[in-house]
Amino acid sequence: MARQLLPCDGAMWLFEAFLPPPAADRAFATLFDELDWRREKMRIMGRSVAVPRLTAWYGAAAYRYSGIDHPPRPMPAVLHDLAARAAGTTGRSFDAVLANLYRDGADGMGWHADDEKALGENPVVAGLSLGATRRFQIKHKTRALPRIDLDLPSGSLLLMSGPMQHHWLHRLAKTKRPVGPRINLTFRRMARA
Ligand SMILES: O=C(O)CCC(=O)C(=O)O
Ligand SMILES: [Mn+2]
Repeated sequence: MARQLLPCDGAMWLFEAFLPPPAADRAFATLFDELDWRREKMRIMGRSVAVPRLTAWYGAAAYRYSGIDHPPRPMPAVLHDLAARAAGTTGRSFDAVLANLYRDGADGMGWHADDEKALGENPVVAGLSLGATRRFQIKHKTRALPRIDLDLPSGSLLLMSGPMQHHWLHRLAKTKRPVGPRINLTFRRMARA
């Protein structure tokens, strides 16, 4: 059963046992070996900086994200199957995925919202966590609400929907604790022109 975790301004649903451990382990190994992982560069205040993670983009349309251009690329079977399973569980449909590989605790993703125009007015984004458990944090942009900290276990699926991306920021925190690699697949749906 899924739990809804936001007090207001959008919805975030956690499906803790989306993939059972053997299926999650198999998916991690296949994705680690088969995806076209790249170290992207991002422009921050005029400087080019390598992002602290590896990424791979698959989808029928091109996607521009943090100043990085991702050309269209069809999903391989493993991503196609997981996207279909995420759609079955959430009742939403997905046609693109941004894969992130956090090699260790020094890799992470800073505060942001998935609010690119290409994702439509109210983006629907589902994140599948595989491998090491890492801390995902959510804070409201303008209201003094408590920050939400979630340790996302392997096989869990987190669905963000409604107006959430207008009101909340999220990040994947770095950690000094020794941690193994984690893959996160963020399934998305590109808005039609
Ligand atoms: O790794 C995560 O759980 C978050 C990834 C994320 O927020 C993104 O790809 O936009
Ligand atoms: Mn995000």
